Amino acid sequence: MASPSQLQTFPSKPRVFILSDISNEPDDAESLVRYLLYSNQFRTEGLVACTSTWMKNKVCPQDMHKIIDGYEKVVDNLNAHAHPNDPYPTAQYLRSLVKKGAESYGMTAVGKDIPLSEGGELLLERIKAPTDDPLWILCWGGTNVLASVLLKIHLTHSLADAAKLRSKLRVYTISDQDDTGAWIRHHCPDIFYICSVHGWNQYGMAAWTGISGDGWYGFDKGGPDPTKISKEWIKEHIQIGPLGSTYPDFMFIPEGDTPTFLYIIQNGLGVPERPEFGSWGGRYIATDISGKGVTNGHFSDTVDEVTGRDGRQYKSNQATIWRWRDAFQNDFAARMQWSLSSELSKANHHPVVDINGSTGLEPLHFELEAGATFRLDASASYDPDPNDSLTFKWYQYRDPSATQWSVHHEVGQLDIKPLNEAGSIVEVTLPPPEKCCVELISRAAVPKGQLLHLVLEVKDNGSPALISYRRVIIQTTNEKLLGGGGGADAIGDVMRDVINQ
Ligand SMILES: [Ca+2]
Ligand SMILES: [Ca+2]
Repeated sequence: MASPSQLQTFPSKPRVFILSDISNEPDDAESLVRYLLYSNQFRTEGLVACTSTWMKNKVCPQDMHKIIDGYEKVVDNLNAHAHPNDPYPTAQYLRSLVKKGAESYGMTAVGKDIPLSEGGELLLERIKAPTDDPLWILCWGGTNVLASVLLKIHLTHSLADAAKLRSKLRVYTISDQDDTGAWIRHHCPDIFYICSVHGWNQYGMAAWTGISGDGWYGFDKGGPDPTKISKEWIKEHIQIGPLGSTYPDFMFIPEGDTPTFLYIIQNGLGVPERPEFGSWGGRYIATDISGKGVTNGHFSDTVDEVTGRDGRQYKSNQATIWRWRDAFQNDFAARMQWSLSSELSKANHHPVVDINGSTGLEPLHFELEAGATFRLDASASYDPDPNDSLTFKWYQYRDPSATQWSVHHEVGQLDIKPLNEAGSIVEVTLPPPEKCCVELISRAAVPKGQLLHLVLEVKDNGSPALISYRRVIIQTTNEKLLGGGGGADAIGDVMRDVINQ
């Protein structure tokens, strides 16, 4: 008999503040439905209805309330499927967070004599809360609520205090949907700010469309599998029960805003402070690495190379999201099942991953010499559902280790050998120093080489099947500076070698 205390627990919960142009079209409402199914692993601190270029002069908090009404009818069921340490928030609490942003477009709501909206006041209060925990501001529409608060902070604090407050912000915004995004990046370049930047309205170029936009925007044809984003699949698996029935039919693409919180989902895969590591919410890299680029500043699109459903290789920014689609859609469907029943045995629950005795969700870190062999043992992993069996898939996620476009030429390869039939125990051999601990051009040996990423997926056989992850990050080292040579300090050196031959 399964017990809720065997379910995955979330000891730390990111603070989340959502700005949504809900009701400009159906997709924000859809994203909010999905978000609420994950709300026990976050501390939600604001739900603000805002404008965007698509809805310039009104905001629709009433639609957030309608969805929360649906949630209220299922929250007891959801709690039956959550670890007792991680209950879902009450509907009453969520209602208290719903506020209006400015009912005007973009920069017309930002100015030193323009008072903050009630949503802006709440955001300012949350930014100034006496905690050093970052605040994740997820922007599903325009960003003028955030811009107005940043201006207010600038006008009312010393430069040092304002910078300190900005350092707590972690923004993920779905492209620019008004004129304040560019203003924020220009005036506050120090903010951690994930955003696909491209020509106005050219969303087919944005990473986030990998959630479901391949049909509509026409990218990566033949790569992503559209089955689980079809109207039929959504009707059968999502639009069910009191919460699911608040999920509207999509007009353009379903849930364009959802990658913002898939990015911080606690499933063992992503490392939110490191956008270049990749997660269900996509992979992004610092636009400018000349300063402190890896810890703050603007992060924009990069690519993953992924095998599509037709067996061909696809290399695109959207692939950094659609590669995980089957898993995140199953995850959504399983959680919607939780909303239907208070019996644990009536729905599927996630495997709990244990590697070498560690059951946390954060990555495991190793620092090892190039060529070394080590062992990873996940055999103590378990599934809380008594009849489920587990399969183990270990693979190297090579794209985050690359500095160049050609991942295969640059990134050393881990050799992963299963040691038992289940595949739960593996022996991993690092590449030799010449493959992971030499400079790219000069080929000089370096003491600290590539950062390699190994991912373990543990999948159950429940319905729908669920996956839990664990990331293993290996810093390669090369104490004796082996493996160098064959390059040049300057290209001229190589030319002379050729001439002398
Ligand atoms: Ca939106
Ligand atoms: Ca299970």
